[in-house]
Amino acid sequence: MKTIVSGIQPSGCLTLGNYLGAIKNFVSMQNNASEDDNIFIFIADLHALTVPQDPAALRKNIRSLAAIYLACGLDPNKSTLFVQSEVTEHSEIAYLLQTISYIGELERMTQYKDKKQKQVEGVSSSLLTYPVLMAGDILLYNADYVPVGEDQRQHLELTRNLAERFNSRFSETFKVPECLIAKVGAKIMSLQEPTKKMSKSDPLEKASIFLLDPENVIRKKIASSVTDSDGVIKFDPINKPGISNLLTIYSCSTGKSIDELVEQYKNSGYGDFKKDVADAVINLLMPIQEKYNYYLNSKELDEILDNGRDKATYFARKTLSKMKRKMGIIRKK
Ligand code: ATP
Ligand code: LTN
Repeated sequence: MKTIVSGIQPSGCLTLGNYLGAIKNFVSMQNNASEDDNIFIFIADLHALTVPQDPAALRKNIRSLAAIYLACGLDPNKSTLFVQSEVTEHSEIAYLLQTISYIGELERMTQYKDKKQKQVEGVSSSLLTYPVLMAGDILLYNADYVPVGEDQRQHLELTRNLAERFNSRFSETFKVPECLIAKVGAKIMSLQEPTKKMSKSDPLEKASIFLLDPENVIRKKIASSVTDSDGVIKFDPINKPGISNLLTIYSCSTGKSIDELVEQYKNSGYGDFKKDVADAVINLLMPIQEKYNYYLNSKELDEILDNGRDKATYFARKTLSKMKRKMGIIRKK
């Protein structure tokens, strides 16, 4: 029996990077899982709160992310889908783990250093403790595997350190989880600055393809994506980051290998190539959008999240009471 845990923040419209780097892998792991495996996929709303959010927009984004999960193929009969804040044990484990985390190791996190620069109203203390909450999300369910994009690797390393630290201080309690990062697609880059990752909070709209972008917008964004002037289609992320990113997107959207695509387009110009990349992305996203619209307004959505919350709570409570007992915060032994 294996346990898989992952989550995404409802901090805006999801991008193609979130799909190719994360959700696509959740779905394939789910579809390859055996009957007794446990898969927990949640909406990381507490994480979204680490930077200022508009409450009405956040409420909408939470529901929208749940509909996206379902539209992308997560199946509530195989995966437990839930909203993080509805399982209050997440906040509680985060506090307990903070007692064994060091400020120095949190200050070293690159995501913290990056996001800190962007805050205009001051840096919340939750931005610093964010990776501890994430470690809690994972350890609550005793995960074996955590599928994420490349940018989360450092947070996973911290999670592993905290699990080992807890085990050595309070006796064997947690499994030390493994980070699963896809070979291709783990870091989809911005269409406008292809040396930077595509991100849902990028203020430059045309830098990202959103999962819910209409067809004509996708075509325009890909057609105007930044490339280079040497006119050759080959995979070279250092010298040709724009074309390499489009090759990655094309490959992940169709299942064709990058080598195959390079061979196929060896005599083509960028214009034709970009048109085909856009077609591939549109073929991938249109069926997802159709299902999304169905789920967003369905009654099923709430039932699925209610059931998911109850199932996750059952597992989370067990872990938390074990932890508390080991830490000595229990009245009777
Ligand atoms: P934000 O811009 O709000 O920080 P984000 O777009 O980086 O958000 P997250 O919610 O932090 O998205 O990430 C959700 C999942 O998607 C994570 O597993 C993350 O690694 C993955 N992911 C995010 N961006 C990309 C990308 N450009 N390429 C591949 N995977 C990505
Ligand atoms: N921090 C992650 C989202 C996230 C997560 C998790 C991923 C929160 N908790 C637990 C895997 C496991 C991000 O992508 N920003």
